[in-house]
Amino acid sequence: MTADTREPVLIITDIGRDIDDTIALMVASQTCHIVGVVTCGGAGQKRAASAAHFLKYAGLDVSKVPICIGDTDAEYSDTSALGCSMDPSWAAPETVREDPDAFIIELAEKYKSSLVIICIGPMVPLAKAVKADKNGALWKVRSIGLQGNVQEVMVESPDGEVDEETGKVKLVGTGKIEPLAEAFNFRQHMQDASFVLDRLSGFVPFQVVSKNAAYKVSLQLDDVSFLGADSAGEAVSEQTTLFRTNNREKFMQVFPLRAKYEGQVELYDADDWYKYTDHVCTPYDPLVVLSYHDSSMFDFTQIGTLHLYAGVDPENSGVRKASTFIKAIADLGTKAKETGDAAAAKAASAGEAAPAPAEAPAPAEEAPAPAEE
Ligand SMILES: [Ca+2]
Repeated sequence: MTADTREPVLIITDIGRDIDDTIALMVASQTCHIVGVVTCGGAGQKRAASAAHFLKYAGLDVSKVPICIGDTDAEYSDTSALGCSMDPSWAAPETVREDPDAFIIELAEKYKSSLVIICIGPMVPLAKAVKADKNGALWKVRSIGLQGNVQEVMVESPDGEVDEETGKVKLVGTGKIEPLAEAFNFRQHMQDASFVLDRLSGFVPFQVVSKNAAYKVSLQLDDVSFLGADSAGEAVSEQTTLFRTNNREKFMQVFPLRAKYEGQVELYDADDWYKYTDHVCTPYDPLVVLSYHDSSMFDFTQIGTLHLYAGVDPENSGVRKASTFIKAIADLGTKAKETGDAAAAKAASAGEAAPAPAEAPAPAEEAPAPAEE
């Protein structure tokens, strides 16, 4: 068995709130070596169950990709966004961990300067780890990818130079970044987002993709046909149930009806609402994963010497060509599904060939899976 030579990636995700985290996980299963998943955004057991389901769906061995619950509902003042849409039959693995600070630090210490952390949800678990990281392992990771909006931290010019127009001391960039409240992920727990960026962004390169980039890429039902359930539509519908019921107005903005159904808002009451829209997903989170897979797809803006930012504003979205993103997501997602189907077929045939007695450990589950690459 050869070692996985792709870059080790820890994914911090609020999977189950919007379908884009699921798609991001599927894409990541093909482009990186996922070494752990931390859930965030509350609903810990459910999100862990959802993460386990989709890791397996993409053909990954859940016993080798540890999952950790990163926060609790109590850590969020606004509980309206904490729900998780999932199939009630999914269960979190028994091995699920609940010590995100230790878990994240362990991975940072194990993989050192090769570790990439992709955070596509609120930064609560990462803040816990930064606070607990006495040896500074997180200060040495290779990169941290974020979905959100940021700006450079500016300070008054140290030599006191005055701006002639405003009469005030000129502001100069520090090369550090700070979060903006317009980003959902940061707004959910602004204090923790500010804390992490304040502590780390003077040392660790951040790669940030904002919603202005994601808005340029619209996924249609056919593009996500690799998703689970009986049809992609059902999967999309299941995973957007909470969004559709809890924040209907926003939902209608994000998923507008096709022109010929304009004004027929009762169509949103049906579980097959996706049949009346062209757009089923804005791929906020998959774009962050793709930024590590092929950075040439983006026009990044550099901040200071360390950071790359795509999507400064709607005019500067950082997306070179939307169609390349759509194709990449559809192709990588399809590959993930094929990998998962092949793994499931193999496990099924191994089970048939050697049925285990009830009291003995099941050999098919215990045998190390062959390397995929
Ligand atoms: Ca997310």
